[in-house]
Amino acid sequence: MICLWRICFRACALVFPTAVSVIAATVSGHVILKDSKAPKVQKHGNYSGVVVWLEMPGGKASAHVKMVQKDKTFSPHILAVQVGTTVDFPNLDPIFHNAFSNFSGQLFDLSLYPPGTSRSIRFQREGVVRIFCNIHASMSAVIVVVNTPYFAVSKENGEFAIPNVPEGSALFRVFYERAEPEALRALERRVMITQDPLVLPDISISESGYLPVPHKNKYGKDYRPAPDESAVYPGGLK
Ligand SMILES: [Cu+2]
Repeated sequence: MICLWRICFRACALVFPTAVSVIAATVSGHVILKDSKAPKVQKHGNYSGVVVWLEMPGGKASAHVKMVQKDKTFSPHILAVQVGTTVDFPNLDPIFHNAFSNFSGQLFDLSLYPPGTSRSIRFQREGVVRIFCNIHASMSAVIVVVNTPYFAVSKENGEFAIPNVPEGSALFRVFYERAEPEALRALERRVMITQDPLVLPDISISESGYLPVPHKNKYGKDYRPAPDESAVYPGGLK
């Protein structure tokens, strides 16, 4: 019996080598935001928050990542995750929040929950999920759920880097919250990844067609006046 097992093990080792060598490279680039009315872009040249990803086969996700609520702000404002990722929404404020999404990507409602607690949701399909708070109209964020482990979000200087990308052909895609869908589709391109680092040409994104759309609360109605929180925020926030 032992001999048979050894023979089988050796034969299998010849057919299925235990160490599969996958050649990987970094895909990097730089985004430029144009025609923006947002002060952080226009005045400060902040090009953060552009999500880029490579559609190609890859492993599944089971990670936990955080989007915190602090100072009546979701942070980070733009989060990219792979399908299957659980996002925790800790409330680090001294007040209640109610994160929800009701019109795109994935519907959810975390209900009202108190300071110092957290609630979570697992994102099971790809798409753009716009997130708001049912109490505070000024709070918003975006979670971009991608069906690949190869993604990145641009930094303030516009740079991005997707590490450990295996060799092969991939569709390069882009999301930016203040760009028109057609403009983003025009930026898609097929790229070939080899063992060498790949630096893409600069990616220019115009905000010229962007029109902000006021959102409603989770019931589809206008927000009520914000509760008086002057006791917990004496200096005022938003
Ligand atoms: Cu809130």
